[in-house]
Amino acid sequence: MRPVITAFARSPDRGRGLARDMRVRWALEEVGQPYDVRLLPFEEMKQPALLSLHPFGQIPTWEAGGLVLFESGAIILHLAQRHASLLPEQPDARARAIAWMFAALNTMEPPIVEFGMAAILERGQPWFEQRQPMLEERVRTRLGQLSAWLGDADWLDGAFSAGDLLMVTVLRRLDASGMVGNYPNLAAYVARGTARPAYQRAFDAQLAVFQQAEPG
Ligand SMILES: N[C@@H](CCC(=O)N[C@@H](CS)C(=O)NCC(=O)O)C(=O)O
Repeated sequence: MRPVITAFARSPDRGRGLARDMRVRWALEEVGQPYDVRLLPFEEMKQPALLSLHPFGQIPTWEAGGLVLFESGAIILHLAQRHASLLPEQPDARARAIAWMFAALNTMEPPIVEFGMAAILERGQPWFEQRQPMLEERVRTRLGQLSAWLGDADWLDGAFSAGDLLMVTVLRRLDASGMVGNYPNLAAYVARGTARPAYQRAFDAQLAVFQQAEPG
């Protein structure tokens, strides 16, 4: 049974692989699970059909064998629990890898998203110039802590896991800012993740959707 995920019909990231279906596609590619994608135009995001799958009318969602899921982290955890290779077998190592999934989504992603969204939505507001350095500093603090933890290791805790997969996609949200480049080990970490063949296949698939929507 092929799972069906949802994705933007026309991604606002213009094919840069930042929309959150990218991380689910990457996880599916890592475990070798073929999948189908239902593309959603913006006009359909808050319509009953999507709201019956996702309470907030967002992408990605997951449907397979009667199970409907939302939240990219929950979808990837579900997948990782059913296939080898995204979570270690050993129970303590598995628990630590899951902790890194939460750390990516719960500790790293919020300040990164807030920094990015402010630059898009608040530019021109009277508080923008004052607030931006504070938001940037919060991101820098987290990057410094993550960099110190990673040191010269390849991955966050032993072998590549779903924790790394999520962390790399979260760090990629900073591409336009250049901030990750200030931490050579984190820049190398992201490069290591995005060089994985599974990542490349997922990226190409997401890019192809954008190119078909906006040829040339
Ligand atoms: N925490 C959710 C966030 C989902 C989310 O923000 N999705 C974005 C695309 S990356 C979306 O659907 N935005 C459109 C909207 O919120 O209306 C997850 O990780 O799945």
